Amino acid sequence: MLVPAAPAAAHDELLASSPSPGAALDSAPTEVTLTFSADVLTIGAAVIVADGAGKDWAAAAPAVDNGVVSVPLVPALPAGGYEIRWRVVSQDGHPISGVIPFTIGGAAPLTRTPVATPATRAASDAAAADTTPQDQSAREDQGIIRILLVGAGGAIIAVAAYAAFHLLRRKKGTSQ
Ligand SMILES: [Cu+2]
Repeated sequence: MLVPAAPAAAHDELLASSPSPGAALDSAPTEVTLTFSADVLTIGAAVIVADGAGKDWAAAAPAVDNGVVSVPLVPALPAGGYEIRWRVVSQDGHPISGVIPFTIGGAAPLTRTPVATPATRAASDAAAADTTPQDQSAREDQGIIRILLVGAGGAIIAVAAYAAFHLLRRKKGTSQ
């Protein structure tokens, strides 16, 4: 999206999948289904179910029905790590894509170059924050200034209260 002001809702998104991300299945699934927030376009839909060697185990082209994309699998996938690599065209015309890892028969998941996930994104944000110490110290300076101002305010109030107290005492004294 080049225009940041574009409505985010215009973009369809993946709501659920079978197998689900990171699923450890006991036996081979017979199909893969991807459920989207809206009816994605039939044109441009592509789903690959790849093993560690890159072999595709999808038995046919994906079918799109009411936002659900389904792909039959080759019967009896062997135990192993797999990735559902999908790409569809959102109703607004934007292609969206993702990778869903799963395993069969207690196999180890496929290892790959890390895909940005909320966890890794948070970690990289934290790393980015570490590389900008000026911002950090500027924030600390503001904090100190605020404390000093509050302290000064407190001191002014204390002086005023002290003065008022003495004024009151003096008035009381003169009235006696
Ligand atoms: Cu979009």
